[in-house]
Amino acid sequence: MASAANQRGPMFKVVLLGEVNVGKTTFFLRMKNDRFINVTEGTHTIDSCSRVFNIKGDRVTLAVWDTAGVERFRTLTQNYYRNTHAVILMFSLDNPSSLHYLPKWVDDAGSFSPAALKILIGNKSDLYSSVASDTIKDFAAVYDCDLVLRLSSKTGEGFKEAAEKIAAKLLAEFKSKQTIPRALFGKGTIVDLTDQPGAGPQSQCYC
Ligand SMILES: Nc1nc2c(ncn2[C@@H]2O[C@H](COP(=O)(O)OP(=O)(O)OP(=O)(O)O)[C@@H](O)[C@H]2O)c(=O)[nH]1
Ligand SMILES: [Mg+2]
Repeated sequence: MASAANQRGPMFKVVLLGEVNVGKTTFFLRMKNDRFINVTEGTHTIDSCSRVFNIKGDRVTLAVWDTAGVERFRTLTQNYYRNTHAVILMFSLDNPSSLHYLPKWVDDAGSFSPAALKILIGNKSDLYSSVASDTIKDFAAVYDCDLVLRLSSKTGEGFKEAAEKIAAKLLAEFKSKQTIPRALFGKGTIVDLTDQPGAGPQSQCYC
């Protein structure tokens, strides 16, 4: 009988990064549940899920980690970048400043996971896009992004194709280097960042 690891193939860790409200959790929940779930609160946890893809006969698992965009958890979130195979740099197509502030997340990724592939995702493609295609292209060139995708985590437009492209890119990259990783971890556990020391102003005062 095939082992669980064989059934899911190599597992790649993919961390979602980007400003508040760009749709990281909505993307994450679509990956986990295959449908739109209306998120009504900002994230203050680290959560992960995994999904198996079949890429031209090869199984690949993406272990996707959702992070909090809010500044007060930024330092804590950095602890979860390690051993990351890819970072998703997400911005919202209807909000140019979400792309403008993305370089700070690129810097964090570069410091904590320098070998990770960089995947630039413009989310909310169902809304009017106020970010020009050339601006996105320039950003991808300057910051050396390996994939540029646009999709709607709400309607699902472009989502499946994007997820498969990420899985295929990771598989191709690691096959070419002949360093396909074994599964790194099992089921995700939710970490509540508000419980952690150093979680920002609300938890720093012990006097
Ligand atoms: N129209 C549209 N709305 C979206 C899309 N993706 C997310 N949203 C909405 O945008 C809002 C913010 O989404 P979240 O997924 O919570 O954003 P986030 O990046 O996780 O935010 P933080 O956890 O605070 O960092 C919610 O109201 C979502 O329903 C999309 O593709 N299209
Ligand atoms: Mg969130």
